[in-house]
Amino acid sequence: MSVEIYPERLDKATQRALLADLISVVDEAPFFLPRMPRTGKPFSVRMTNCGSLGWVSDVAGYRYQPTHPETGRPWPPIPERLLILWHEVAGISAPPEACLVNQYAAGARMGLHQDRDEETFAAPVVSVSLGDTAVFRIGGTTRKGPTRSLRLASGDVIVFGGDDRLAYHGIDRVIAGSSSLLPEGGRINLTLRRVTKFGDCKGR
Ligand code: MD3
Ligand code: FE
Repeated sequence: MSVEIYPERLDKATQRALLADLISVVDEAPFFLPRMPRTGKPFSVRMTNCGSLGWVSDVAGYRYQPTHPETGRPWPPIPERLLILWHEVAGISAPPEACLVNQYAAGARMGLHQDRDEETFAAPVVSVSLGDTAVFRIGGTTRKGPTRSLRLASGDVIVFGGDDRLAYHGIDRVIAGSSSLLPEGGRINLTLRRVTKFGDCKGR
């Protein structure tokens, strides 16, 4: 078990500053509507990315790529305050390569899945929640078996590493009106990830 929870790790002022950073990111890399591989069924979550690689999904499959699927431009850089946060909580010296930005409007959800499109699972995934509280579900490394439910509130930071890096997880629902951070309501989740293998030099 290796889930580290930092409730309200980001105070309100920092959440607002991060939101301003994200407005610049979305200005350069607008939210796109991902689609399921093969079927083309749209997700209920909209996405964008920052970093050298971004996660995308369309009929051709799930993958990481260096450019936005609609504009063809490179993803903007990961905001400095997220790089600092990663170095404070991730426990590795290699920087994150991908920051996926998920936007949940009212009614959006994300089914139970594993994150396994990365070349390495040695680095943790760092998640930052902003806006309305989400009902998050996490299980084990097989699809069957028990799951537990956790609430992710604005400013919460969670680090999923070790045995839990390949845990099944998803978002059951978002609780409308639970935060006033986002003017339009809803929720934004950031996931910082390492995609390619890295040389480890812990503590240096
Ligand atoms: C546990 N996002 O983008 S963040 C995803 O809130 C994703 O938008 C959800 O699942 C969201 O893939 C959940 C929490 C999270 C992220 C990655 C994990 C939990 C994780 C990777 C392994 C185990
Ligand atoms: Fe995930």
